[in-house]
Amino acid sequence: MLTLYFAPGSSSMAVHIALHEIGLPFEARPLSFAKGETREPAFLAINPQGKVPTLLIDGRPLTETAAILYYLARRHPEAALWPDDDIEAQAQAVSWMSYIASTLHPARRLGLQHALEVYAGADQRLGEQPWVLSRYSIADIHLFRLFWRFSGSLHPPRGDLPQPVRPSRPDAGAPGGAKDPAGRSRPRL
Ligand SMILES: N[C@@H](CCC(=O)N[C@@H](CS)C(=O)NCC(=O)O)C(=O)O
Repeated sequence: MLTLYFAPGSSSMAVHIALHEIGLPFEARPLSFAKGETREPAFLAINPQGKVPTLLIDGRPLTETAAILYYLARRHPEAALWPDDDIEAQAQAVSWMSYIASTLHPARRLGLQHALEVYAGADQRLGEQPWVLSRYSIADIHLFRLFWRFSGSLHPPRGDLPQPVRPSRPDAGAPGGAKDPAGRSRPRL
């Protein structure tokens, strides 16, 4: 039994996407930052850091987006969200998700100019690849959520948008855009 504590648009969105991509049933527990619900004793008893996402696996809490995505992908290999047979690709996925959590995630709070520089670095690292690895994975889900939030909350001028958030990017999830072997395309922004 899975229970997801989430707040719309926050880091928990990546886990929410993965649960839907895999097609897993889960109990959804929305929390409101505005109402201070992540600071309420009942939630702090589950996650003392008061952060979302928090996933309960049969009542046991798992925190950190990267760890939850990893758990879901490994638990459900049929969804092909993890490069099971390639240790170097696995290391690249860990590298990206560490970078996303430690560098991209905090950048948004430090203002538009700083965020633009940091996100441009991520864009450069991605290069012209449609996916973080050679095919779609949980690292793409993690990265998508950050670029989506960056675009929607800081409203960078259109000309300054890093590549992955430019709607005109030919592989940005449009029908006929880049697809993985299972036919999934990069999400449209
Ligand atoms: N490193 C954590 C960050 C989680 C995090 O900071 N979540 C934010 C929302 S994006 C949160 O719950 N903030 C609530 C608070 O700080 O009160 C992860 O990747 O899951």
